[in-house]
Amino acid sequence: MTSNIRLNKWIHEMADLCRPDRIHWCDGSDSEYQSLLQMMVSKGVAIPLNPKKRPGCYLFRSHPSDVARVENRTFISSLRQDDAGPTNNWIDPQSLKSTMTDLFSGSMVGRTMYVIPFSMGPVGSPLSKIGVEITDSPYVVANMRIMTRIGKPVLDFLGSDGEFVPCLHSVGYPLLPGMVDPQWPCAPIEKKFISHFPEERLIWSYGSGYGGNALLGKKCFALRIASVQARDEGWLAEHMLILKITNPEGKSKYITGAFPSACGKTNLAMLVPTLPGWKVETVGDDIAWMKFGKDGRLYAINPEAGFFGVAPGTSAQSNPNAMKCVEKNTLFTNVALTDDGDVWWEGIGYDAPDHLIDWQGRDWYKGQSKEPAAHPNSRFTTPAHQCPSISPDWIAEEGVPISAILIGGRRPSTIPLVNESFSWEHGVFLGSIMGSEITAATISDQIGKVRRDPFAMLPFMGYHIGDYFRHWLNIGKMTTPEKLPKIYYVNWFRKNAEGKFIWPGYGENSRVLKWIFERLEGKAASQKTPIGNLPTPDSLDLDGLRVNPSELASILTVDLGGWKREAEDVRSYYRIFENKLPSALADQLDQLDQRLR
Ligand code: OXD
Ligand code: MN
Repeated sequence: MTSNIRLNKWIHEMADLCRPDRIHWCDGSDSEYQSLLQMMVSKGVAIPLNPKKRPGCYLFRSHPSDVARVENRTFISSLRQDDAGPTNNWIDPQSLKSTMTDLFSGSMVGRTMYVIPFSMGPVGSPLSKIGVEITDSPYVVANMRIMTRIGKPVLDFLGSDGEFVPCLHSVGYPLLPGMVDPQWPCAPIEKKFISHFPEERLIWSYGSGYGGNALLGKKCFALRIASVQARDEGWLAEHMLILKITNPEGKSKYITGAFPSACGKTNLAMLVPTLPGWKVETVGDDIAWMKFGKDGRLYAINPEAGFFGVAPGTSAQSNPNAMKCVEKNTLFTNVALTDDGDVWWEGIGYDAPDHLIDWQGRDWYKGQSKEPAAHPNSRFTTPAHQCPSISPDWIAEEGVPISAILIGGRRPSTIPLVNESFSWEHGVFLGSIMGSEITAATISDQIGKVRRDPFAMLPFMGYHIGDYFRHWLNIGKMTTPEKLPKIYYVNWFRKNAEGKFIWPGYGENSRVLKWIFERLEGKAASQKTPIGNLPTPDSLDLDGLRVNPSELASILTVDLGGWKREAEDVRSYYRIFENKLPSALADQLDQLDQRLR
């Protein structure tokens, strides 16, 4: 099916290992997609939704044990443990390969092995990269067709000697004679392995069929393996949205933003500004690959082709563009089903009907059932081109020039609404210390502490985070300072004494984007503080905004006591990097201490 010698050899070797009943090379056509869906419908794996309400949409239900990325079963199996660093799980690659070879041996018996050639980024773009995923899950094929560009055009571009990242995936449930195929085959947790071999640019994933564990183009390739490629090749592979913002005079800028999972990245990427005349368009909602253009500026592409968004909390109020996007041609996983063949989830913006079928296929009655009808990590997989706010530039082969980088997490205290870094180095320092406060929903004995998540990459780093900081600092030396994007630390999540959010967020975040836009233009004023440049009271457009003035003042000024505690906490956090902590960051921390005195 391909003239690529290395690819043919790898497919043969993996088929010999996994022993599928048949091999299917995906051409990426619509007819292939439709027949896969029909096959899954006939087996009861996919439920077609009411075509009058959601044309081209299907519902899937996963096994209750396989509902999210499994960070504790995710491994960076570099040759040296030191290269994986203190924040990744590591197993010696030889030993991990031997364990996994046993697992993969015969793992596809009774199943079809699908071969998915895929491109991360527009096929043929100098910023794109190619992968080939082998999987025994037709659900994965259907999702990969939405999330990436797959099939014949990719193979044609690969040619006989093109480079690709091999991505092997099995749900880990061979179908021996007489066995019945469950609705969502997967392996028990201790047999799940989401493994990365960075030196070989190789991914092996076993035992899970869900999201980032199985759609290997996303977190495994586009972040973990690509971060290693980016380090070696002088670019950045980041967990960032990309948006285009246009002012009332028609001038546009592109901004990326790194936020940990569940901080509203998709909502920000699809924001509808409340400020008259301003427009935000979407380039990407999760991943940005940024490389230097000939003019010395950083250009970004969204390597993906779809959105794999969290459904609960998505509503016409929080994200009208996403709601429009999922009206058709969308795959839903683990949301609730209404009696008239539509979907429902908590936070969809309207009441549940009296009766639903919940994400586990059980009857659910409003007012009686205690558990959520949709799983909190239930998802929609939907094509990017359907999004009403999609920018025509989202497929620009040369990428879009980036003027600003936002960073931020959920911080109920201390971190102001917006803070402009003094320099690239200072921005990297802020990126290295960002994170979210731990709440009751996560690790109970650490409530109130900050889980540092540098550049929102903690679960997605392919190498040592200390070396990653050094790489960011090096990127800053590869061009002249005025060509680098400016770095802004934002925080939409400050709370008042009653525990309520002070800043309204969503569309009102356009006020902060406007300030940033005008700072970049040299128009908006700022005041220099010990932590960075903050808006002056009248430089932020607050026209028509109803927020308690003293609470507003608290998120636009420096909390000196809070920042002193922050600096102390960062000092102890930095110890985990030992001799890998770049001295420039240690210096930044010392300088912050000085300025806070
Ligand atoms: C995601 C995540 O699914 O960050 O994008 O977890
Ligand atoms: Mn993400």
